[in-house]
Amino acid sequence: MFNVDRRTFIQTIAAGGALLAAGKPAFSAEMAHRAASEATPDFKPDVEIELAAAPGELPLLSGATTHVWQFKGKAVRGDPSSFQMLPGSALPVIHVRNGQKLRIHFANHLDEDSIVHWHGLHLPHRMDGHPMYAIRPGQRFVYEFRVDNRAGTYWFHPHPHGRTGEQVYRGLAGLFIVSDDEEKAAALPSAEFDLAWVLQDRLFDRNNQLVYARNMMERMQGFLGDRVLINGQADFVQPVGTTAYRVRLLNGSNSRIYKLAWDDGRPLTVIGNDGGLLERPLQRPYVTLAPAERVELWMDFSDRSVGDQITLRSLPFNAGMSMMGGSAMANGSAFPVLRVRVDRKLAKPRALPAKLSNISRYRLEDAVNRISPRTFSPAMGMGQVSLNGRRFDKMDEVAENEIVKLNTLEVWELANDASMMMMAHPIHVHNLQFQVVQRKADPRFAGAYETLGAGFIDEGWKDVVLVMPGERVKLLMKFTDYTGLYLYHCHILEHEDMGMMRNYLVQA
Ligand SMILES: [Cu+2]
Repeated sequence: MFNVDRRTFIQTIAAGGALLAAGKPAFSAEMAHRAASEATPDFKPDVEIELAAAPGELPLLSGATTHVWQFKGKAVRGDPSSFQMLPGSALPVIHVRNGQKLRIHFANHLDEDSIVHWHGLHLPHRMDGHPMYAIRPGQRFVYEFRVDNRAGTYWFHPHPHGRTGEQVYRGLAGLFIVSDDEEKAAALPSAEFDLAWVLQDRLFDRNNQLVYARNMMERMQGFLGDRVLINGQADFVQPVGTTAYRVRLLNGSNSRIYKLAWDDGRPLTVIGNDGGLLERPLQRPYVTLAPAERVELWMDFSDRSVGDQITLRSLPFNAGMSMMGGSAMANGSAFPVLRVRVDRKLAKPRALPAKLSNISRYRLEDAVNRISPRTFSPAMGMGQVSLNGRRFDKMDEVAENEIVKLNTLEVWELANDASMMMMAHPIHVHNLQFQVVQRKADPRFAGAYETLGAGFIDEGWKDVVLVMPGERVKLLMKFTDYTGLYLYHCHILEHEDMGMMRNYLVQA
């Protein structure tokens, strides 16, 4: 192994593609560890956080406590409220402003490798939590970056290759909330009127212990629980007053899709999604929320009475799957998600703003490859998964059609029509927020599409998009600021762990 200093190492990573072409290893795990185990003296953070992943015990159900893995931490510099737990929950929330400089000391107290990915953030390659940086038990990884995302509901979770699904499932996830001046100008409900709900399904055994993917079928279809936890809590009830709330929802489930609607048939008012606020509010009869997607809702309870209870449900849908496992609550089953209880009278809220934010639309005709979109096909069959016929099995492998140029706008077409086994895949692209410009449904799966399609929130900025069976979805995305390797993958975490994930390389 050759010896490199930190700077050379970073350049090496940035030039990963060139080295690959020369047939040399672009890095080694040892180099990655050494490069990231210490803080940089000349980086002056506004906020500094200590974050650890560790085993723990939680009273999730009545009776025995549940063994979990948890993120724990605290802000050691800057505003102490930069790191908090969701009320009554073991899920953390990092709150920062756009432009702030962050240093996060991540310590791995698990007895297996881990690394943290900041989902939705635009970061240098080395800060993105690529699995090549997974650290061993007892080791630390220091993240240093400037927040460069518009206000929105992002999140963080482990990303070690092959182990992401289980680590998230056992409890490792948190919200990463960014605020900015544009959001402030929208004057949305804040503080106690700004709520967050993290939706995750779990399966428990008779001793209240978590059960995870026991066989190939449970991995192929994506692992499903039969019990929905909100903010890590069973039978979650949200107390509210008779006023308006901003509610941020994250689907933190490994593979469950939710079709969210109120039980009294009132429409949902959507104000934001993955990459922050929409330009203006939208009304939908229901909202489809695939794994890793976020949606922000405006919920006005001002015409309700104290004592009212309203249930948010997941409605039945046809998941369009060509195979079904034996899970107790399949994707597409109907179930209650949570209950809202009106428990106090409050002053009438301010009105929902007509304009929320500014979004400049990319134009298809400006894409450098508008004539021939890059096509990516997720596929499954014979106990295997793939993307364009390839799997993630080498940390730095990148194919010819996975190399893009810095500062270009591209159109990518996700084509879910080349698989032996059909199912919907939520595809996530690291490093950027994209725009969804076109969906082409497949008439063979019209039934599935019609039961979910009206709930897609394709407006605004996205980093995950659900691609239905047979469907082709076109995205516009721009690669700015950073060169290096980034991932794109299915966010059904079992698919990701099986290798439905690939690198793409941004080259200068
Ligand atoms: Cu998938």
